[in-house]
Amino acid sequence: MSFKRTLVTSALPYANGPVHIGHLAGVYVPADIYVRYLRLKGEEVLFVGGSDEHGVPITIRAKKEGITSQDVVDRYHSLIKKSFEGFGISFDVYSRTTSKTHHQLASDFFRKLYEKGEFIEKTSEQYYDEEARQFLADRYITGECPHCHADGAYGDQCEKCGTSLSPLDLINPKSAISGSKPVLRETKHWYLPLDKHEGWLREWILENHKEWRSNVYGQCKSWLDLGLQPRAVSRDLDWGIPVPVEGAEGKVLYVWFDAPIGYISNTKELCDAQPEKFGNWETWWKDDETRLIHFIGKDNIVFHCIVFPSMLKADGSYILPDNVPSNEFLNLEGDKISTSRNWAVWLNEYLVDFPEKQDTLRYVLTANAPETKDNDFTWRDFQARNNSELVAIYGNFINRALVLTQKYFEGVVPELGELTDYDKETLAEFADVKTRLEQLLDNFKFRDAQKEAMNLARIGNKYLADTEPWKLAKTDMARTATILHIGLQIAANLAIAFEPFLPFSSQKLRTMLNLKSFNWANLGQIDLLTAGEKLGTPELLFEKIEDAIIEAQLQKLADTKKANEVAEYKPAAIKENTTIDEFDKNDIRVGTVLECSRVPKADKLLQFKIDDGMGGRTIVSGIAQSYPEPEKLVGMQVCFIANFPPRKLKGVESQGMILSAVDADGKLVLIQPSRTVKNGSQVG
Ligand code: B3M
Ligand code: ZN
Repeated sequence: MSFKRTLVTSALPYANGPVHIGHLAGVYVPADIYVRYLRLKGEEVLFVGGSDEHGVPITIRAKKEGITSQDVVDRYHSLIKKSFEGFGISFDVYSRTTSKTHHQLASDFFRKLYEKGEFIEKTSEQYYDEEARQFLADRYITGECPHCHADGAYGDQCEKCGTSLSPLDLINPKSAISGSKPVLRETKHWYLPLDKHEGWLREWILENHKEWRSNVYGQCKSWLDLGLQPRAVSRDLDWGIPVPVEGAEGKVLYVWFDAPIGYISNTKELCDAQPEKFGNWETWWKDDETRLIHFIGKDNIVFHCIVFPSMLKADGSYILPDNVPSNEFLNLEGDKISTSRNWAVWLNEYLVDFPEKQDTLRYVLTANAPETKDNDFTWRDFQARNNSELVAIYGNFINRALVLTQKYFEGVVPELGELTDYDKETLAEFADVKTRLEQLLDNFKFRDAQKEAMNLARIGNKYLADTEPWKLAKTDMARTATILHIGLQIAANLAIAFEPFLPFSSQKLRTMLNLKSFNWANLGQIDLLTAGEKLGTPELLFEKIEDAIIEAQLQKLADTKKANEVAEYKPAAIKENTTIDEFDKNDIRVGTVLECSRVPKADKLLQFKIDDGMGGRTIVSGIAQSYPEPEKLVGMQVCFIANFPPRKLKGVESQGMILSAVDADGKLVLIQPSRTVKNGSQVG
C-alpha cells in the first residue's frame, strides 16, 4: 500500500497538572522528530495534539482547590501548551477536548454508533455515595488493592503495582468525596462490545502488523489472548460530554471514549479554519491513502490499538492506525516519575532554569529514549552528555570550522582544491549517513538515528583534529582552504541531519552558515555551500554545564524526597504485648557475609553464605529487590535468627532468617551492629 500523506497524533495529556520529562521522552520528542523529518523530506504531514480535559482526576483537583473543573483545565491547558512550544514541539494544531468542535463531534460519534446498534445497554450495580448523593466513577473510589494490598488504590488502577482494576475489586472501598463507605446501586450504561470485534482485531494486529514494536504487539496479543470484554463508554459524572440519548441524564461519555476522538476534532478544527492550507479534515481521517500514526506511552496501548480502532471500525468510515509507536517509561534518578509525589522534572521549570537549553534536554531524552525498555534520567548523565557530546564533539567541531574560516578567510567559504586520499575517505564515510538515518527514522528508531547524526559530527571533529588546519595555515593556505571547505560542508550537513532532533541548534547553525537551501534531499551532498559565500557570525552552538548547576537540581530532588518521606511515613501499629521469655525463645546471632548472590529464577531472593562462628550456614532472604548488587554485601555483619527449622526456598535450604527493617520508601535495609562483634555473638 502506498501512502500520500501522514497524520501523526501524540497522546493528549490530561490537563490536571504540568507536563514533565517523562511525557517529553515518551511521546512528544519522538513524535516531533518524526514529523520534522517528514516535513524536511517535503512530505505531506499533519501533526495533531491537544489537551485531554475530561475525566475524574480533574474534578477531584477542582474540588480540592475549591475551583471549577473549567478553571483547572484552563490553567493547565495553557501551561502545557506553552511548555510544548518552549521545546519546539511543532504541532500543526494543539487544541482541547472542551472545545465546541470536540463536544459536537464526539457527541455525533456516539450518536451514530448508538443508532447503528453498536453498543449494548446494561444495568449493573455500582458504588454510590449516599452522603454526596452521587455515583462514584473510577477515581472517586479508593481502597486496598486486591493484588499488592497497598492502600489508596483507585477504582480504575492501583498506582503501586500498576494493575488495572474495577471499583468492585477494591477491598474496603471508600468514597474519595466524603470518605464514607459507599453502597451498591443500580445504574444503566452503554458498553462497546469489544468481544464482537475480537476476530478482525486479531487478524489486523496479530497477522497484518507484525512489524509493530514488540512491546506494543506483545501487549495487544496478551489482551487478545485473554479474551475481550464489553467496555462501558459512559459514566455517572457531571464533567464531560453528556451522553446524547434519551434517559441519560447525569451521564457523560467515558473520558477514554471522547479523548481519542479529540484527535479527529482537533484535525477538523484546524482544517475548517484553514481549508486552503490543510484541506478537508475527512481526507486526513477517511482516505485510504492517509497513513495514521499514534505516538503514545505504554499505559495507553490498549486504548489506541484495541478500543479506539474498534470505535473507528464500528463507525465504518474511518481509516485505522498504521503504526502505534509506544515507548516504555522514563524514570528519574532511579525512581518512578510521579505527579502526586512531585518526583519529576517539570518542563515549565526546566525552561526557567535552563533557558536556551531545550535542545540539550531533547538530545538527552532521545539518547536515553525508553524505546524498548524503561530507562532512567539522571542529572549527571544529562551533564555528561551535554559536556562531552554536544559541547566536546558537535559544538567543538562547528566552532573550529567557523572560527578558523573567520580567522584565515574573513568568514568567506574558501575554495575547494585537490582532494587527498584522506579527504576522500572522510567524504566516503559520510556519504551513506542519509540512507542509514532514513532506515532508522522510518522504523521509529530515534535513539539510534540520533547516534547516527552524532556520528557525522564525530567524523567532522576527527577530520579537523587529524588535518590540523591551524598548523597548516602557516605554510599552506591552499590546503587549509580545502580542509575548511570540507569542514564547512560537513557542518552544513549537520544542520540538516540534526534538524529533527535539535531544531533550535540547527536553526542557529543555519544562520551562522548562512545556509539557504535546506531540505532532506541535500543530506550527503558536499556542495551545500559555495566558495566565495559569506558566512554569518560564529557563536558557540552549545555551552558547558557546570557542576554547581547540576548539584542545585539534585538538591531540589533530595528536598522533594525528604518531604515525601516525612509526609508519607506511617509506622506500623504496635503488636500485642509479649514477654522477655517469649522473646528469649528466638536465638538471634551476628555473622559476617562471606558470599551473596541471587537465587536463580527467583527475583526476590538472595542466597547468603554466613560465617556464624560455628562452621557457617546458608540463609535465603527475600531482599533481592532492595539490594540490586548483592556482591557488595560481602564482608558486612548481619543479624539473623539462628534457631528456625531449616526450610527449602526455590531449591535452596535456608538455615535461619536475616533481620531487616523497612525504610520509608518500602525498601528493606539490613540490620547490622554499630561496631564489629565476634561472629556468633548473641543478640538480646
Ligand atoms: N490523557 C492518558 C495520559 O495522559 C490520556 C491520553 C489520551 S490520548 C487520546 O496518559
Ligand atoms: Zn496493587
